[in-house]
Amino acid sequence: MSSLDCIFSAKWLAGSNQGPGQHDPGTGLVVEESKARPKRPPMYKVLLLNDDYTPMEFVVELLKHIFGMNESLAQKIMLEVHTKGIGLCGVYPREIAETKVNLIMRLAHRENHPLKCTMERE
Ligand code: TYC
Repeated sequence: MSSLDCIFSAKWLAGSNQGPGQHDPGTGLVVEESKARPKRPPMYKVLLLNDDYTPMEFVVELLKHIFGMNESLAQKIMLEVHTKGIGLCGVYPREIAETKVNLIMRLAHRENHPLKCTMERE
C-alpha cells in the first residue's frame, strides 16, 4: 500500500460512522441516503462511412483488430457499409468511442485511404 493509499483509506474509515440519518460532526448536517440511482454513462455509436477508394480488405482488417470482430462479422459489416453508405461498428462510452475513431482515422490516413469514421450519441 502506498502512502497515498493510506491517506485515502484513513479518511474513508474516519467517515464510516456517517451513515444515513446520522449527524456529520464536521457540518452538523444530517446525512440523507440518496434515492437517485447512479447514472449509466452516455453511450456513443461508432459509425463507418463508405467511400469508393479504401480497399475492402483494409476495412475488414480494421474491424477485426479495432472492434474484435471475427472474419465473417467483419466481412458482413464492411459489405453493409459498402452497400448502404454507413454502418454501425459498436457502441461505447465516449472516451473509448473517441479512441477507436481516432485510431481508425490515423491508420487510414497513414495508408492514404480516404476512409471516414465518426461517432454519434446513442
Ligand atoms: N467501397 C469500398 C470499395 O469498393 C469499400 C469500403 C467499404 C470502403 C467500407 C469504406 O467503410 C468502407 N473498395
